[in-house]
Amino acid sequence: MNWEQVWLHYRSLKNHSNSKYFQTIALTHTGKSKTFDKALLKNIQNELMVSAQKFFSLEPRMVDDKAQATLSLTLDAHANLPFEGYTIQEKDDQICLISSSAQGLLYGAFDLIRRVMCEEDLTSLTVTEAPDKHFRMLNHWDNPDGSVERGYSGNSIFFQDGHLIMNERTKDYCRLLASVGINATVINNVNVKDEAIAFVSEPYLVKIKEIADLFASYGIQLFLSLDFAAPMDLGGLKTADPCDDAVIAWWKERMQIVYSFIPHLGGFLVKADSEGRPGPFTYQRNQADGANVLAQAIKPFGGVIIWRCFVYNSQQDWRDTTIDRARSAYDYFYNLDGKFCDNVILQIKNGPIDFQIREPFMPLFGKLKKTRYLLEVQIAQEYTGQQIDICYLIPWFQEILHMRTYCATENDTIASLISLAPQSGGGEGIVAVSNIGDDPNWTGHDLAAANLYGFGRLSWKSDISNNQILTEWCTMTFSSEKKVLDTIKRILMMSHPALEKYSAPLGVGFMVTPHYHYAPNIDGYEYDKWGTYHRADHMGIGNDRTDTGTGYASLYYEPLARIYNGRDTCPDNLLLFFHHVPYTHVLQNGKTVIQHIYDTHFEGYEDVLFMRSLLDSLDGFIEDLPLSRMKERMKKQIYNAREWRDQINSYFHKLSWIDDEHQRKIY
Ligand code: GCV
Repeated sequence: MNWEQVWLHYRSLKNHSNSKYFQTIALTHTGKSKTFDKALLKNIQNELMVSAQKFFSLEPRMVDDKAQATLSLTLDAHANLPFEGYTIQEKDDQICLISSSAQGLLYGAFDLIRRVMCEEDLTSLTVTEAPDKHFRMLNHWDNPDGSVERGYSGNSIFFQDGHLIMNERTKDYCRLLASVGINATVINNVNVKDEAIAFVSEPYLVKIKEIADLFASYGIQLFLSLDFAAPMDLGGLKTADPCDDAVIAWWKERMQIVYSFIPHLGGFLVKADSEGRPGPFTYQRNQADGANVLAQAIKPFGGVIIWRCFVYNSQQDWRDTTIDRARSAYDYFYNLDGKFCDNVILQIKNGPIDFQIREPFMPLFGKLKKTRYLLEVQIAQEYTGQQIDICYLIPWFQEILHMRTYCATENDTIASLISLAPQSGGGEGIVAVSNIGDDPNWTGHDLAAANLYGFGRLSWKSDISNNQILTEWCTMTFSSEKKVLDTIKRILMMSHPALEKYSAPLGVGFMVTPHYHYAPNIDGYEYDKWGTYHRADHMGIGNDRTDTGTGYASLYYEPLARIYNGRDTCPDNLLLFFHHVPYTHVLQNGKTVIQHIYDTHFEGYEDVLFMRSLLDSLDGFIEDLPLSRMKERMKKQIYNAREWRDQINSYFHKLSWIDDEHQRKIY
């Protein structure tokens, strides 16, 4: 095996008092039997067996009949448990696991394993858990040739040279996902090209079905990315116009074929009319026309169409300050609320631009009342250090989830809008762009695995504490030793603020090397067509998105519209996203913009040096291999942070002619 087990690395706990609970484990569920139940149960039992063997050198007796399982629990009490929910109880030295579905048992089994690994005393344990979101999904941007768009941890684990791969690692992928509650995945890139265009045709569907079946045996529903122009690219039609009869008929027939192979396929993810992708705009149709033709074709089979709101034409003239890429998703989708078929789910990026280190939330959240949607975040660190620099993203995601939209007087946070609780909008769950590849440690940087783990745990429950996530992940991955936990937690918790300090300031975004998106290039996109500008001159910097500018700030509900429109009320960390201000403008923190830029860039670099010293202090406390990998990357991070510090400080010093109050070295 040339890959590692990361947080499912089961170590020996031989003399631990919990071993007595692993003599017999009773498990049962109250749900109607489903196609993959048998396979699920086999995998659950196997996971418990293997882990018990590794932890305690034991072979537990598995009791899976209802009579035994109810020794300590009454089934009636659990009949109302939500699908995927479960209860674990210890009584009379026996662990009993009950759920309303086989899938719930899977999550319960991994919960039990997690508690054992974290050395929690199982005596008298009673815990009932259920996810708060329906869809908990990963998106892979993997191409058939094995490359991964924005992949920073090797090649694809799903594709190689135009072929699909299914092996032991595919199974371990399922185990990792299931262990944190992820229940859906898209394995191919939203930019559908090459062989992927033909994934909806026979030769590929055979292999895809095998993978889909394996995923289903771990409670994971497979989705595929779809080429909107497939009627032309694959079907040989002259058009892909969603209102054309031949196109409508082509999609119907295609979906019939697809579902005859894979009846349990979740559906398709579509990126249309964006960054060169085909879409309904080519035919003067709107986004609902585009999504609905697919939705109607897939409806008889119970599938859904996940339609991305990342729609913009990427052809902006930098001279034109009236056009604002940040507005595009809102402008294209807000007026279509209620126009989508009921099996269309919109997928909305957390912010209006593109996964920057800091952005306001997308104003569509809370505005769509009659449309289903998902929140999309990115754990692939495209703009946040590319898994070379450490950037633990979970606190940022928690911040996003807890942002109030003000669409109602209560329960109006993004977390509540995308949760299963009754609500005014139509939220359905959360999606992350994956950060894994075929590197032995899956995520390139060993610490980047905390983002995958944390995303899964957060997708299960928005209000899980960050401390719990980190304690679980560090303990399972490295060790429960206090020194290790404290040090790794400290590094991770410093990492997002540090990167925010040393990269583009005050929410202005980008300033990265074009195309690669790593390392500074302040003017890299300034005169380009992608709509991502800082608009700095010798007097000031920032984008005017207020009512005197593009009007974007007023797309939010009050009081946010007023807060963002006001130069003195806008939060400092978003100031340059919303306002163009002089360098001498005084922030709410009491500093001028220019002094803040200097201070944060000096500090950010110092923070990274401190993170290095923390990493060095782990010598002898964790295994050499991961530590040496981390140290290698840390060297690059230090180099990168130094470049950012000096290039930003020097650029703005030259432009503003304002000296640093502390006379530090600016080149
Ligand atoms: C898959 C950004 C990335 C692209 C990505 C796109 C998207 O623009 O740079 O690589 O394409 O987002 O989310 O579709």
